[in-house]
Amino acid sequence: MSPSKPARHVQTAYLALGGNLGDRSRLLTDALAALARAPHNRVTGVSPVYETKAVGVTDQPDFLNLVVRLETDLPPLALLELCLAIEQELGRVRRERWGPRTVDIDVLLHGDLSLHDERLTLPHPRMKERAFVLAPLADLAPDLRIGGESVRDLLARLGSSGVHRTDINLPLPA
Ligand code: GSY
Repeated sequence: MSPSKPARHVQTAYLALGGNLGDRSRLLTDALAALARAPHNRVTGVSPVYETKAVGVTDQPDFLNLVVRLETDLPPLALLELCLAIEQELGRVRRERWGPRTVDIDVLLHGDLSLHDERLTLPHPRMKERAFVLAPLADLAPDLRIGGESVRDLLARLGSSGVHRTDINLPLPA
């Protein structure tokens, strides 16, 4: 390896995907395929799909949400760029900050990294308050600890109001 290129390490990252416009299930499938196609990533887990009441601006259609586990050697900001590029490709238009969207991809965790960058904060700053994130994450990684507490315990404390596990299980993309 050239000395000018720092070694990249494979990390386990978790992403939250959600959308409430258009063909929600198809858009999640397309987002998964795009993540799997991208170099430096391997999708190793996909949670069941949840139908969830909108959080933030509540007067909008219900979302479909899921969480993905990736093995990635992309650094966090490169992973963020990839997520934004896939959102664009799938037609996301940012109309209002908390408003409806075709597909939203949030980086939740990147290994055990704690990061405070103007573009990205890790762990995701609001993930512990969102059942639409914790419920699918608990399906993939109940014992994962965030700030010293397991995802299972965080979800038990928060409760699962407004989130409903569907029988949609999207396959791991090839
Ligand atoms: O932060 C992701 C976009 N988003 C969602 C979402 O994905 N699911 C639900 N249920 N509510 C949301 N509000 C926002 S903003």
